[in-house]
Amino acid sequence: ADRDCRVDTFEVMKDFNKERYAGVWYAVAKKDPDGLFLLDNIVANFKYDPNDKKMTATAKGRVRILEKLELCANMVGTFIETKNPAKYKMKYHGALAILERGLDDHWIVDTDYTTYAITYACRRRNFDGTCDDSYSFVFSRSKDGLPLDAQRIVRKRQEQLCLERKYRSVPHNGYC
Ligand code: ODT
Repeated sequence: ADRDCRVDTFEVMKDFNKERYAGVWYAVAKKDPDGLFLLDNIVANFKYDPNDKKMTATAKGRVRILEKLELCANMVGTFIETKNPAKYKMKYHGALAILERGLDDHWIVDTDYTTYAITYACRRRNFDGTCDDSYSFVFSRSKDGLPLDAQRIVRKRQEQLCLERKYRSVPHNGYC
C-alpha cells in the first residue's frame, strides 16, 4: 500500500511524558525548513515545572540570519498544549530581537526518553493535507550520536513522516 503523507495521519508519541523528556538533547540530524535558521551545534534543554505542569525550553546553536550572517544564538520557547499530549504549539523568540520568532507546531513523534527523540513541525500545508514546508529534528541524549538500534527506529520514523533522505547531520564542534 502507498504511504500516507497527510500530516494529520502521522503518528506521534503515545502518552508523552514531559517530566521524563526534560533535560538536555543534542540535535544529531535535521531536516531543514524553507529559509533555515538553526545550522549546527544545536542543543536543546527542556524543563518541566511541577507547579504549573508546563514545559519550556531553551535552545542554542549556530544560526543564519539576514541571509548571510552567522552567529551563536540563545532561543527560548514555551509549549502550548493541545488535545494530543505529544502535539504542542511552540512559541519562540531569541534572546536578541534580531533573531527569529514565531509559533510553530512542535510534535514529539517518538522518544524513549533516555536515548533518542524525533520531532516534527509542518509550517504550511498543501491542499491535499500533505506538508509543503516542514522541519524535523533527531535528538540524542549524547553528543556522540545514536546507537544502532535507535538509528533503526529513527530511520523508520523518518519514512513515516515522508522525509527519508531529507536529513543532514548536525555537527557539534564546540563553535557555540
Ligand atoms: O532551524 C530552523 O530553521 C527551524 C527551527 C526554528 C525554531 C527554533 C526555536 C527554538 C526555541 C526554543 C527551544 C526549544 C527546543 C526545541 C527543540 C526543537 C526545535 C528547535
